[in-house]
Formats: sequence, C-alpha cells, structure tokens
Amino acid sequence: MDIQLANQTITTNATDCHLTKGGYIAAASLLTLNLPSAPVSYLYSGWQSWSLTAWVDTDRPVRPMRPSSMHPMQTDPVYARETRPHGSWYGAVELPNGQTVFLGALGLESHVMLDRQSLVGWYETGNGEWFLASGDETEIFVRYAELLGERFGKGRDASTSVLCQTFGVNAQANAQDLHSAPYRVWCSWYSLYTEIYETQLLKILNDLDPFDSAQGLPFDVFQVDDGWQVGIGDWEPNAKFPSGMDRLAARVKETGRKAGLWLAPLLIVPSSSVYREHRDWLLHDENGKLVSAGFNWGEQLYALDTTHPAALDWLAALMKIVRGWGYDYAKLDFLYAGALPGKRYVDMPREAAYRNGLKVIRAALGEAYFLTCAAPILPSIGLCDGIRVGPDVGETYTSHRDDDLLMNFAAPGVRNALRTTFHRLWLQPLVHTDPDVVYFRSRQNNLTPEQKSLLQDMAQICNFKATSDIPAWLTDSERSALREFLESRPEVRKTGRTAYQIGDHEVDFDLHIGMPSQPDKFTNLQGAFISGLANVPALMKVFDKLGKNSLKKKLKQNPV
Ligand code: 9PG
Repeated sequence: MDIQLANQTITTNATDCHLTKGGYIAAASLLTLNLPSAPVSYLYSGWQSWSLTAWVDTDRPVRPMRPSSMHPMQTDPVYARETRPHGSWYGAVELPNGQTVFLGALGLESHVMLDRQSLVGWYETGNGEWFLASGDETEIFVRYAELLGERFGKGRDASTSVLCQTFGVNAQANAQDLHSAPYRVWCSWYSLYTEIYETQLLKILNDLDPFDSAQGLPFDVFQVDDGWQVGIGDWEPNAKFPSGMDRLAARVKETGRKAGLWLAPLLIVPSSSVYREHRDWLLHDENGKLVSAGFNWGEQLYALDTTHPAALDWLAALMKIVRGWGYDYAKLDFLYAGALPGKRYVDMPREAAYRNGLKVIRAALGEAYFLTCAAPILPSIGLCDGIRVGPDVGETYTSHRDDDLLMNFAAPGVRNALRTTFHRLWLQPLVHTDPDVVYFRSRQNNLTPEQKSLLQDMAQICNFKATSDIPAWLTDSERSALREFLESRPEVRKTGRTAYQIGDHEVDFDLHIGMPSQPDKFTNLQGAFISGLANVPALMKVFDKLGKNSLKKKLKQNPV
C-alpha cells in the first residue's frame, strides 16, 4: 500500500498500516519501504552497549569490524559480516532533500537494513509491530521511546509484577524516580583496572572524605569493578580481599554511600567451577558445540543459558549473595552473552531468553540499583535502572589502530564512546543513560582539556556522573573542579542537531561524533594482517600478560 512519509508517497508491502501520533504502525515479519530517492546517510543502530551507533554516509558504509574473534563481544555476531548499512531494531535514512525516514521495530529479534533504495526490516521469528515515521529526528525518537515504553516499561516497570510479589515494592514510585536523582559514582576500573585490592580501595574511600568537609567528594556510590573475584563464574572474593566483600560493603556504607559491585554473571570461562561441573548450563549451538561469547582475560568466553532452570537458580542465588554482602548497586557486564544465538534448554527467541534471565536478576536484586553493561539495548528496557550506552572511554581520544587498521568503533576510546552515546540519548525517557566515566586528572591521562570537558558535558546531559580518578592523583584545582562538577546541576537544553546548552555554556559534539575517513589500500592490508594476529588466542594471551605487566609498573609509579 501507499503511505505518506517525508511529504511523498512511499510504497510498502505492509497491508495494515494504520495512522498513529507521529507516524504509522504496521505489523509484518518482513517490511519493505521503497524510498523515493537514494539516501545520503544511514543511522546504524548497534546491538549492545558497546556497538557502533551513528549516522554514516551511504557512500562509505561501515566495513565488518576487526578482529572477527571480537564479533560476539562487540556487535551482533549474526550480522557482523553484513556490508550494507544495517542495525538492530531500528534504522533511519536521510534523503537528499534533508528529510529523515525512520523504521523501528516495537518488538525484539528485529533488524533493519538499507538495500539500495529500500529500507527493509524483519523479525528473526514470526510477526511483529513496526513504527514508521518521517520528519524531525528528535521528535521521531520521542515518539519511538513512548511506544517502546508502553510495550517494555520504563525504569523497572516491566518487573513490577515480579517485584511486587517478591518484595512488595511500589513500582509506580520507581517509574517517577527515573530522573529525580543524579547518579554520582566512583568506579575503580578506569584507573586501577584489575589491579585492585582491599587496603588500596579503603585508602581511596577515606580520601574522598577528608577532615575538611569543604574538600569532600560527594559520590552517591562507591563501585568496585573487575578484579575482586576468584574468576569469571567463581564470584567469591580473591586473596586480595581477605576481609571479604561484606566487610568492604559495610565500610562503604559507613560513609553514607551505596556500595557497588561489578560482575559478569552471564559469562563462564573454562577455568571456572561452573564450566567443570555444569557444562549443560552453557549455551550450545545446533551441533552441540559451545557458543563463543568472545575472548578476554586471556580466556575463551562462554555464555550461560538463561532458560535453564538450574542456571537461573544459580543466577538468582548469586544476586542474593551479593545483596547479602550489602551491595545495593550492581553493575552487571557482558550481558549480551544471554542473547547470543544458540540452541537453548527452553526453545525461545534469543532476546526473549535474555529478558527471561534479566527478570530473574531484577527480582533477586530487589531494591538495588541495576546498571546493565554490554547489554542488548531494547531487550534491557523496563528491567533495569541504567544502561551503559556506549563503549568504554579511555585515557586516549582515539587511535590509528582502532580507526584505520581495525576499523573498530566499539573499542575503548573517548571518540568511540562520545559517538555512540550521543546517538542513544533518545533513550533518556526510558532509562538512565550511562555515558561511562569522566576524567579530571591529568596524571595517567592523554586527553586534552577540551576532550575532558566533552566527556563532562556528556555526563551532565545524561545526569549520570562517574569517575575513576584517584584522589591522590588530583591536583588541588582538579579536585575542586571535580567537586564542583559533582555538586552542579546545570539546566540542559538541546539547541541544535548536535548542540546542547549546559548551564551557561554551549557544546557542539558535531566534530566528535562522525566517522573517520576510510583507510587507503595499504593501511587496509596492514590492518588485515594485524587483525589476523588478534584472532590467534595464544597471541591474545601474551598481549593480555604484557598489558597486565605494564599496568602494574604504571601503578607502582603512581601510588594511590
Ligand atoms: C571490566 C570492564 C569495565 C568496563 C566495561 C567492560 O575485551 N574487550 O574488548 C573489552 C572491552 C570493554 C571492557 C572489557 C573488555 O569493559 O565496559 O566498564 O567494567 O569491562 O573488565
């Protein structure tokens, strides 16, 4: 049938398009929109927190990311080799006349692609709803978020029934709370990485609150990241935390803060006891082989099957242990593992299976704040408090290796983080958007003052302010600036396509959210070679070791 989009008549194969506020709603398992002219740019929508989300010119589409061994942990591995512009759940094009046409799924396991002059959307299984719209991009996303909220809930809405039964929580209050309080988090990762230990964290905690309270750093949460655990799958404190995780949580809470803990509960590595004792809890493929969830910590990663009853019991028990230790803020990472394609104990679509796992986690976490990371975006809506909406930041803006050799835009780095976070700000009415940490320190940092302030501005826009800066690494003026940042609550207003007014200054992200130019043939060849090396697990193991050693050295030179 013919519908009116972008002031033109557009034909679609959908037979039951009906008008809704701001566009049309249709139901189809495969929907094709025949565009009136070839688009000039396409809005890629990455699958999980770290995956690239950005407008890209259609004459230089994003190439498959390198190395391919990272596909399961950086993008949706099902579509990782697709060379046409595409993305998870939704896509948009900009026509030569400047008009935007949008096609967005209102259900899970859906994908959108630009095939020449057609915008095509499909569901991996069965039929589903679509929202079709044109006009102002900001307005389109306001309406899309509204429609998603009605279906998936806002904040922790979707878990309401589970929570009410289990904990008697007033879910209405939670939904209203969504943007009431700023989240100010001290996180151990972006200074110490895995080199954390008990006395060092206690020293930092102490340094946040000096005797002179005018110098205090008002964080709401003190969050312990990766490095406390025996192993991935063995979530007990290692030898560096001899007093136990409960003691540490108690010390944090004595300072009036929430205690936060990082876990990757849906990942299992070969060295873990779950792997040895419960191989049947893991996600397998159709041939009975374990599904790869990527490679990290010098090990192959596997995924928990979130439909397996025993695995779900283990997951719920784990969350209750963490709550029992006293943690009331959980940063749960590498969550994409629950939504990888595979053959499950209960046969259900992969993102539905993920949601099944998330519901169990949400219920077991009770009132704790739940931040999802490396999480498939749409399937997390309504079941958590916050979602990390970009890849990791880092101490550098960008790198020749990631931009030109590997063309990897999910890799840690400030530019990659700003780009993807910016394009996901539309999620704000639905969930807290975590842009990752900001830096105020100049020690152990290659960022220019301008780059640091871009991160700070993004954190103000998100109203989610985290840092890993070590108090002892800050100069007096850096510490004051951090304190002022944490205490400030400037008015934020979008003033242009890429610009915001934040308090008394304006920031334009335009130069920081585009794509780098594509590499020449020689650079591309060099990249293919390097990428080949990165696909060899033994070499990755060596790199992991080298990285760890250099980190240890750096930390020796920069005492906490
Ligand atoms: C802890 C970290 C921090 C961080 C998370 C996540 O191998 N990788 O490509 C890779 C990328 C990001 C990453 C870890 C590994 O970071 O985003 O905040 O919690 O895990 O390990």
